[in-house]
Amino acid sequence: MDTKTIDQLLDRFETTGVVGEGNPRIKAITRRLVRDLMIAIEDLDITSEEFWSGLNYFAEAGRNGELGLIAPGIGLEHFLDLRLDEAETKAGLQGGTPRTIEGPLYVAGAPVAQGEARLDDGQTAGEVVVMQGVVRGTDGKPVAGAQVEVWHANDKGGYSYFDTTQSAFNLRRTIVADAQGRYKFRSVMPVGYSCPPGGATERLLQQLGRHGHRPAHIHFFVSAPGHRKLTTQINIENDPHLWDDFAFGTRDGLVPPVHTNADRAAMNDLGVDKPFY
Ligand code: MBD
Ligand code: FE
Repeated sequence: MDTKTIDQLLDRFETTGVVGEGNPRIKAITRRLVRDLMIAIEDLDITSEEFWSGLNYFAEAGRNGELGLIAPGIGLEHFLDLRLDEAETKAGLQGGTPRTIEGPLYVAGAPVAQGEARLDDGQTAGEVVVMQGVVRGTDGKPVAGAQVEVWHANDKGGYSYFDTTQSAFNLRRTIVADAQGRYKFRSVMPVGYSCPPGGATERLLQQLGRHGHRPAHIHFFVSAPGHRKLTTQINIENDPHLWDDFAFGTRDGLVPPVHTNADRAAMNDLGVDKPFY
């Protein structure tokens, strides 16, 4: 079928069974996506079997809460970030910590702490990690009282809420920065996340000849009145998957140095990096 015939078909669909105005934006998006699908079916000669297998695939992914995992896995979430970067550059808004993907594992409502927090529930497994920083506006000035939402996986790569063996809001906190914009936290060193074995996302990635692993990372939302909200992550350096992330989230500027206790002792001898905790 040629595209002219497809467009005529779409015209007919749009004018059949009409009961109201509908939503123009949704109408435009739906028409475009259906058209693109029809053209793909035509060009790739997609069979009925393939069509229904695809539909059932997405139904299963939805039932198992994996649609949010497929979107980063096929690069769409990173693509959205690149578009936001582009729009900001055009608007003359540059600099600051780079954004990167949110992923599907944020949970709202984490406990709020002032200035500093311990993110783990007191567990002894895993390596202790501490992180501190200052939230600054694009003008470089500290943002007093900025909200720093942090969430990350445990030492087995699992996130509380989704991994029901963890306590509620384990490794999830909202830290309110102090009057100088400072925040700090103690936690357990995360391990990279992997897509659920045998799940919809992993099976698709297998068919693409790809793995479903992420390097170890810590997520952040940083927000304050009068400022754009930043969605970002840091990666833990030296992870084998650092630049081989199935979700394409690693970016220059988001891989801070990790200092071991031995490094810190040496730095303290030099009078830098005052330890806390
Ligand atoms: C994650 O932990 C994540 O951050 C993303 C983007 C996708 C899947 C799991
Ligand atoms: Fe994550």
